[in-house]
Amino acid sequence: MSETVQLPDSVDLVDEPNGPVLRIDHDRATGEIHLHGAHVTSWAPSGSRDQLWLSPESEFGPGSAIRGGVPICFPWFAKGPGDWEPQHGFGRRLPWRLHHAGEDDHGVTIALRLASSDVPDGTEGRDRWPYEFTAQFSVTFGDTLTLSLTVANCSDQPMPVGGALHTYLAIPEIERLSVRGLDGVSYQDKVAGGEDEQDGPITFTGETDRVYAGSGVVVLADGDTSLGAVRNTGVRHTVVWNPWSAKASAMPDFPDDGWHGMVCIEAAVPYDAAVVVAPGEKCTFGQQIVPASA
Ligand code: TA6
Repeated sequence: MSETVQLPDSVDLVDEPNGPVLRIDHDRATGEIHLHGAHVTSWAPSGSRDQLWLSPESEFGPGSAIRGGVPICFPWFAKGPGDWEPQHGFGRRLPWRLHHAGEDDHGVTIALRLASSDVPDGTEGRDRWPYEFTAQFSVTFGDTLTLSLTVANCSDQPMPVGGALHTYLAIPEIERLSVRGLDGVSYQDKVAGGEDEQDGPITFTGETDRVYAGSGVVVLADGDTSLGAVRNTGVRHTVVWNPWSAKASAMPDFPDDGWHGMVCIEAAVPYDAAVVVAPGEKCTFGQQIVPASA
């Protein structure tokens, strides 16, 4: 499961139903990451609330995806080219290996790895994407949360890489939320269908599921109160999602009223815009979450 990695004083490894979990307790932040799916489920900068939303009804069983936190969609986003299962790829459904854990005055950095040899024969979706690869996910828990997924092509053919850092942010109330930074950017509207262009800040009056053809920094506000910012790097698309009431009620691992307190802001690589990684090369995409208090 993991090479023998020395844990710093601010990191504990505990066993949970879906496997080992690293608990971080540092002067600058607390946090939690499951080896299952390399899934960050908590991050609270010192003196602040947890910035991530995690469903209290999430499953934590082997093979299932955790609802909330930062699901890693890999090696494809959504259904890949259109009909691939499982949704959002197999990376979030498998145990990753602990590769590194370190701390300094600024926080704690954890690195987890998933390689071809870690993907069991028969894993759903593996036959769709049979490449030899090594994925490394690094996360720094500090005043900000910095996430980075690097995928190396260890095969002898070009390797298309899609995916997303599908981050669930905890917010006071979706009906008061505004998201600035994508004004004028075109987007695929997965609710209404078709394409549109963002006019001013994004506000929410119903189910919202949009793939924006732009990335960079977005700023969130609850009415006139800043909630902080999200910076997406190494990607050309930003996904914004809130399921609203009907979709929330239809998800067994999502509280019926949970949609009020969350929004997903995702650093995304849709499969039709996949990064084609040459043999021996790698690609990296990332996200940094900056709370209002930073
Ligand atoms: O990123 C938005 C989205 O693609 C939505 O369409 C919705 O399916 C969401 O992901 C959650 O997907 P999941 O497979 O985690 O239920």
